[in-house]
Amino acid sequence: MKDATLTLSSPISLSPEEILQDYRLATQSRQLSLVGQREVMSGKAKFGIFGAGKEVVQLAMARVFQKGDWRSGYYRDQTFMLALEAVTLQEFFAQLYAHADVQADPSTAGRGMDAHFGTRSLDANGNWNNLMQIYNSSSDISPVGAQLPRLVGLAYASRLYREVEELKELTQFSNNGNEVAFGSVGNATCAEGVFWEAVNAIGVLKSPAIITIYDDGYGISVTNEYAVVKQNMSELLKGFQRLPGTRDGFDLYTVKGWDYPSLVEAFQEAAKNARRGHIPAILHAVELTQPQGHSTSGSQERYKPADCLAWDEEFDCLKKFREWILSLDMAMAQELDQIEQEEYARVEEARKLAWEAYLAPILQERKEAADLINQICIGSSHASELQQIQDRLISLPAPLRRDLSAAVFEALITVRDEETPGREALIGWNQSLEAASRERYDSFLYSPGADSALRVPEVKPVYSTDSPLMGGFEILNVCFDAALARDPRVIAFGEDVGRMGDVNQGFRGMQVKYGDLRVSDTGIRETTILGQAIGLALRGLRPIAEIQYLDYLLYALEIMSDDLATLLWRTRGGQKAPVIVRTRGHRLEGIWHSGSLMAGTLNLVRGMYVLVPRNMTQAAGFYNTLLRADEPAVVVEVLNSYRIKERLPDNIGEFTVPLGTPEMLREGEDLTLVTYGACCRIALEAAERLSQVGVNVEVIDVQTLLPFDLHGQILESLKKTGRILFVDEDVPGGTTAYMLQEVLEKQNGYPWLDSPPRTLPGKPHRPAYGSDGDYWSKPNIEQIYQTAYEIMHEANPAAYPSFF
Ligand SMILES: Cc1ncc(C[n+]2csc(CCOP(=O)(O)OP(=O)(O)O)c2C)c(N)n1
Repeated sequence: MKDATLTLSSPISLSPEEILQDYRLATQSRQLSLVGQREVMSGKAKFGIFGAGKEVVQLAMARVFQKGDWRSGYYRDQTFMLALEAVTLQEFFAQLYAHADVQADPSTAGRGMDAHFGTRSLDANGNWNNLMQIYNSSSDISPVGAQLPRLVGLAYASRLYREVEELKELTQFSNNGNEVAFGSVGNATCAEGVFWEAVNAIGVLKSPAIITIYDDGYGISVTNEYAVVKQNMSELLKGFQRLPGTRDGFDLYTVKGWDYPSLVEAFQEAAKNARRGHIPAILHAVELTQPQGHSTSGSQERYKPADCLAWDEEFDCLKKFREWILSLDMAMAQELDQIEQEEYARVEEARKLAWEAYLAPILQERKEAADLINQICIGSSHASELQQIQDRLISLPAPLRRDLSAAVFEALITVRDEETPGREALIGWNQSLEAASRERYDSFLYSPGADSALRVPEVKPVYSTDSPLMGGFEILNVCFDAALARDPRVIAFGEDVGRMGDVNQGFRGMQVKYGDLRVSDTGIRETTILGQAIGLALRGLRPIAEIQYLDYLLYALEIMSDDLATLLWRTRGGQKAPVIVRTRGHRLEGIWHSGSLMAGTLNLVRGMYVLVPRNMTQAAGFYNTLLRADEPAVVVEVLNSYRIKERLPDNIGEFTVPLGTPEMLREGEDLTLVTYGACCRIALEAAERLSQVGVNVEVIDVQTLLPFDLHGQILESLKKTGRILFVDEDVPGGTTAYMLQEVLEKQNGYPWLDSPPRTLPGKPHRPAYGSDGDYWSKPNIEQIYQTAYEIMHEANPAAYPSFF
């Protein structure tokens, strides 16, 4: 272990002005924490989490951070962000107040919690900014440790930009891969599996990341004794240490978090090696403190012993920084006092401006609402009740918009039996508030812009007499070949994807053709495969990340759900990560190779598209669509279709399958059967047999679960048949229930029903092994036949007598 601990009097390469500037920033950030905490305690903000005690280490880190570099950190990083002017004091307060305006809080537009930072990679139209002109910060999320998977990709992108010749021209994303990705993480979070998986992946990928561990010995109230073997991360990390002269492993630094010159020196060396040689580093900042406790949710006096609190005071990094400056006669005590006073005033001024900017539009809206309520008082028989509603609203010192909404709602209920002109105006005003609130909180779940996958024009597959028949995997193979040839930003990786071309050979031969950086193997690490993809996509690349089986998507689902799916929304269009997650599922054999956990998935990844092609031609069309757009999606290929022969479209690289457009596989007038994926073939077979007893089933493949049937094609079918059956392999109440709700509630299919709607999902247990296990665990031809027949029997027992 390299011990970079130096004495406080060690020389430093920064000028006195730079050092005093850092002292100024440190005090500013501390004042921000204190004033912010006060705002929460006084009720003006709901919750506060701050970076007090971590100021000095972050200033040292900021000193080596360059434009084009990336941060992937967590909620303690305010000093770092302030130092780079990647967030302003006023923006910090705006976020604390949940000011839902992207101008006020460019990180999250009021959607994220306080201290959740992120810079804007996209302009107002959704186009990429020049990321080389920005101090980039990926958008923070609250699950601790979840910042590390994406750090893998943010760092690895530098390798790709340096080593893949065709990417060199993308100069708005990289300058020859010189960018470093900086991660930050708390000591207690190092007990998360994701920490170790990410560290290992970064090491294996030899990527320029610098991870800083802020170690204050606690995770809320839990000490390192309960979190870390030997209570010492530096000890544990020793196995990752790079040997001199090699490129394997990390450079490790253990530095006291209050020792400014040592921190500066350590970061300078780490950054130099990472930038030039793509050598990753871990800096373990020890002896840190947390003077305000974990957050505004509780006081640390409850769990920190008195001697620990006393130590915290003594070793506060600001105190030590000040002592060091004074010991070098770099400034007089009075000068430092003055800096502190000036920064307090600056913070106060920013707080005031942020609060006024937050409140002013709401007060204006309150005035409008109150005036309108006043108007309907005139001539109303409910004038006194209305007056009370208005008085209550006016008396609120700092109203929220929900107070306005509730008051207007109450007023409208009160005058529901009166027709006055004022009432219409109030209804109109309320509708505007609802529309504005939708824009404030619901927009940007999916891209509203030109890069939306829903805007990709449909190009039908073209077949000629020469179109060859080939195995499904070969169709995909030709499709991926075309994609890799067309666009150097397409990067494919996953377990067995490189040398073998994936377990079903969709990428067979591609590594040889395009090189082992464009098509590569990974370790078995689903979470960081996803993170790798997110980081690459944040830096302008087009990853196709493979999760070998749908059953193992669960390992990646947290990152898909918390990070990828929320990204565009939580930044209100400020960042995007057009990741394609490729996986395969539904029917095969065995409990963990034939899952179809579609409802679990689709309900956790709103913000992504979920595509379930029934064969490989449809899958290829979806890949072509997605690669012409810039949105994240998961594509679930059908496991048992790779060897089934399909005809290769002549335009395999160009044809597209539109999202949200079901396909009618078979026409019929008695019953609409809605399904997807592997069930399509079984449903068609059942429909064929049913036709022999006079039941004509219309079979519809929904093709995409998110989005679902955008143009109401299923409703049109239901209007024709009056009966509907939803079939899939998911659990009862899973995706069949979702589809039923979509058709009956959203498409308003209910009035068209002549028979009770039915669902036929798999069993609630996992699919048992063996063909019989499968037969009785998933819907089979006989069950589909029977369920459809039961519907017909209930409608017309004479024509369809019971036979079972
Ligand atoms: C995955 C996850 N588990 C639990 C929490 C609740 N939580 C928030 S912060 C925290 C402690 C983190 O401690 P540490 O990593 O040392 O960072 P610190 O806050 O001390 O800087 C916990 C348990 C969370 N946000 N995410």
